[in-house]
Amino acid sequence: MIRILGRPNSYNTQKVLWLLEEMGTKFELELYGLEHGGNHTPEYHTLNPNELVPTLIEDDLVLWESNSILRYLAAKYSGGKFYPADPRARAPGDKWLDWALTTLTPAITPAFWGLIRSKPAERDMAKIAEAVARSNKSLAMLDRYLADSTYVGGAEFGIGDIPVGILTYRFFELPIERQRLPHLEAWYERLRERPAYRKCIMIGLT
Ligand SMILES: N[C@@H](CCC(=O)N[C@@H](CS)C(=O)NCC(=O)O)C(=O)O
Repeated sequence: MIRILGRPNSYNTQKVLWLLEEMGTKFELELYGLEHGGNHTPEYHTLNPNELVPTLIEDDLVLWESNSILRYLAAKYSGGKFYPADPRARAPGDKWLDWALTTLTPAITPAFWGLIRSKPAERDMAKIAEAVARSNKSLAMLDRYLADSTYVGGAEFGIGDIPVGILTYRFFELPIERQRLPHLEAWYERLRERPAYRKCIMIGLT
């Protein structure tokens, strides 16, 4: 049985929950992190020395880093559907997985933390404004790419859509100024039709 240690309102845990739901793969979620705690104990540290969520446990495999978990699970359980075996077919989606880590996550996270997880008196409005500007700029880049691509990896949905898909939900749910991004909005509408996205991602921001 696959065990996921994490929490349903965590971006990095959501990546894994969304993929497992898409594949219909059975798993057990054990609540760890923030309001649930449990990730700073010696036992958890042994599993994941970052003391962050998510952690996957399957038999003798213990895996952390959510994008690596996505690659592992999709390669093992999706039969090539969400992570093609052919390197040429796989590369575009991989690129957006890494771009989410290096570019979009650091762009939007200060806005999310400032507006959702901080008390109004503690908000650094200059930092939030900078994050909003960086998010708009980054997503404009994705918007231009999506003018010629139905999903980020090509014609079919794949794991490359998952991190950027979650951050795009946050972008549209946050009370911020957004520019018009028609191709991104069309792709976002396609994601919103997916039952697994509705169940795991469209749950509000906390
Ligand atoms: N690079 C790691 C980052 C993991 C991470 O930052 N997780 C956050 C939640 S999204 C966390 O554990 N925060 C502390 C907590 O929940 O207690 C990954 O992708 O798995």
